[in-house]
Amino acid sequence: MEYVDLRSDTVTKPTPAMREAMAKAPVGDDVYNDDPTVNQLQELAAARLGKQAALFVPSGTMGNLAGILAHCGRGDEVIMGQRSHTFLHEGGGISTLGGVHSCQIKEQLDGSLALEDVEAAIRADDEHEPVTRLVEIENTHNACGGVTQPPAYIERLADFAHARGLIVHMDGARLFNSAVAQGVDVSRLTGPVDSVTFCLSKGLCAPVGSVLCGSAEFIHKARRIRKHLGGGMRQAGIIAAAGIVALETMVDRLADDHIRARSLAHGLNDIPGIKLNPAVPDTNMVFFDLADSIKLSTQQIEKKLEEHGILAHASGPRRFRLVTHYWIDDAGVEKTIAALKEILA
Ligand code: TLP
Repeated sequence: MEYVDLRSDTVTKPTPAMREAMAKAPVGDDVYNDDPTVNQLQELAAARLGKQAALFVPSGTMGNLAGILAHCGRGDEVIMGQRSHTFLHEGGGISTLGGVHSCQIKEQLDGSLALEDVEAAIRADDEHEPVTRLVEIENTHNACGGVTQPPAYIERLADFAHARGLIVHMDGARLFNSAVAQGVDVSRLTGPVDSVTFCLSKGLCAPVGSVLCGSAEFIHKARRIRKHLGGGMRQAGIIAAAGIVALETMVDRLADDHIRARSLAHGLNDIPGIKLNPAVPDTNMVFFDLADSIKLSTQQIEKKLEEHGILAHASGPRRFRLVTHYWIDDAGVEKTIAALKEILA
């Protein structure tokens, strides 16, 4: 059976155009800097984001990890949101592998970090304390609802951090969703920050890969760290080729995923027991909580959805996240609304 797979946009398979580009890609040994397709992708990504240089990495997790370890040393501290992906879902890699401490602050409802909270988290110059080195922001912010972070906030946050000698890294796993949803050029979101990771393998549909972008000096350091992490890939042009197709042809169509997420939310809103939160999705993620009147557990609902040919993931004890993407069409959206109506009746 072809499932309507709403668990994540990470489940997207490559498009036929990507498979063709992958088959034909000229390749070389990227550890020698010899892979023309990887080099092309890196140049394209850096230019799109308005940065000096870029580095192709196997995953968003490695992009954030190599980025943070290139900026920070052992005993340094990173200020980040308490629902940030780096804090919640990256295995604590910055501390496990880099000895970097994290200081988590509560995000505002819109996923932003309040400047007063950042200010209060900055450590004093005191031998008892770690050294505050970096602030990380997430755009779109996944756990806060796939919410976009606007250019004005990013500028304010970056100016504030830079004035205090801090570096700013952006986890832009879904950076292009953010830019498309806000109708702004992606460079307006990335211009103010020092480094950014974005993913090719989510809504952009490439099978593997993320790109870390920043200054030439920073990327030089990050490249060494990527090697330490075992991320020095050889004929990686095979996968980078899909990334080029992703950047060149799959960005503008993210708007379709956002429209479908809104239709899905709209349909679900009429089902008793479903409480959308946020009420209207900013991008491609629909989050909802279950009212107490619903006696089924999230596991039971997941199972019943699967029987209807729909894959969905609970993102909390009474909370679901449904993610739209290239392989979800209008019929999939309708099928999901009808199934949940029946299951929760
Ligand atoms: N997120 C995954 C899960 O790990 C939760 C998903 O299905 O959304 N930053 C953000 C904001 C992410 O959402 C993710 C993946 C990553 C980084 C990590 O990317 P990968 O999976 O490529 O390491």
